[in-house]
Amino acid sequence: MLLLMLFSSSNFLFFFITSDDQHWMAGRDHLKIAPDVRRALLHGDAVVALESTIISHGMPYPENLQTAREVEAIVRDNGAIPATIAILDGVPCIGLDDEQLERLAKLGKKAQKTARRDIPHIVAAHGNGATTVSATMFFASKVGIHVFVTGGIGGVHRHGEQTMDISSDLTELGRTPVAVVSAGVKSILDIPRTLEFLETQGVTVAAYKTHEFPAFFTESSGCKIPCRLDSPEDGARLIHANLNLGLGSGILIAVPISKDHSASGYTIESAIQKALEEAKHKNVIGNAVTPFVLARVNELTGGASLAANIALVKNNALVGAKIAAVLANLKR
Ligand code: PSU
Ligand code: MN
Repeated sequence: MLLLMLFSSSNFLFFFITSDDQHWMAGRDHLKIAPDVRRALLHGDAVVALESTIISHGMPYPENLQTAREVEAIVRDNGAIPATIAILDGVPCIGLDDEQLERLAKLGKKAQKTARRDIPHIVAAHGNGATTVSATMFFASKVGIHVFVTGGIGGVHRHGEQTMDISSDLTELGRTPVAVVSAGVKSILDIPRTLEFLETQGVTVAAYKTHEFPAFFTESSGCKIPCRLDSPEDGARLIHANLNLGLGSGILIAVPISKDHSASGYTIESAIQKALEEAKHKNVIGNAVTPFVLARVNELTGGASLAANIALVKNNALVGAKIAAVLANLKR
C-alpha cells in the first residue's frame, strides 16, 4: 500500500493506493485528463462525459462546434464539469479545451468514428478518433465518470435478426457502469428489438417523466418501460443504487424531446418513412442505409431535423448535469 499526497488549489488530498488502485492508475497513464476534469474527479465533484462522434459525424460544421460549446456551457451552468472525450493524435483525451474542440469539429468525417473495437487501432496508429457511445462509456468509466450525455444511441437495426447489425453501444451498456442520458433511439432502428436486447444485456432502462420509451425526434415509440424517473433526484438515486450494488452494467436514461420540438418531430418522422422507402427502392443496403436516410431526411425537412437534434441534445445536457450534481452529493 502506498500513501499518495496531492496538492490541489485549496487543500491537500491524501490517497491510499491499494494494488487495485495502482492497476487503475497504470491504466490511466495512457490517458490525458483535462485540468478542470481532473480537479473535479479528485474532489468528487460532478462530471458529465460527452461523446465526440456526434460532433464529427452527427452534425455539419460549424453547427457542430457551436452545439458542442453550448452543450458544455449548459453542463457547467447546471452544476457539473463537462468532459468531451476523443482520441487526438493517438491519445485518449478526457475533456477537450476549446482549441481541441474546434480541431475535432473541423476534422468532421476525417476523424475516424471510433467504437470500442476501434480504440487500440486508433491509439496504435496515432490517429484521430471521434468516440461513439461505446468508446466514450469505456473511457468515462475508466476515470470514474458515471454520467454521460448524448443525443441518441445506436441500437438493433431493422432486419437486425438477419444482418446481426447491432450497435456495440448496447453491449457496452451491458458491461460498463455508466448512465447514458439520451433521447432514445431513432425510428430508423428497430426500437422493440433494441429494448429486448438491452433487457438481455441486463441494462436498466429508465424514462424521464414518462412511461414510454422515446423515439429521438418524437416522444413516443409505442414501447412502455417499467422504470420512470420524475426528477434529477430519482435519476441520481437510481445510478447510486446501481453503483453500490456493483452490478457492473450501465443505465439508459431516456429523455423525450421537448414539446416545442416534437411538432417538427412528427414531420421528421414521416420524412424518415419516405426516405426508408426510397432507400429500399434504390437498393441501398447495410452500412449505407443510415447515412442515406439521415441526409435525405435533412433535405426533406429543410433542415428541421438538425434543429430538433440540437434542441434535444441541449435538453439532455440540462437533465444529465442536474442528475450528476445530485449524484455527487449522494456519494459524499
Ligand atoms: N444516433 C444518433 N446520433 C448519433 C449516433 C447515433 O441519433 O450521432 C452515433 C453515436 O455516436 C452512436 C453511434 O454511439 O452513432 C452508433 O453507431 P453504430 O450504429 O455504428 O454503432
Ligand atoms: Mn452497426
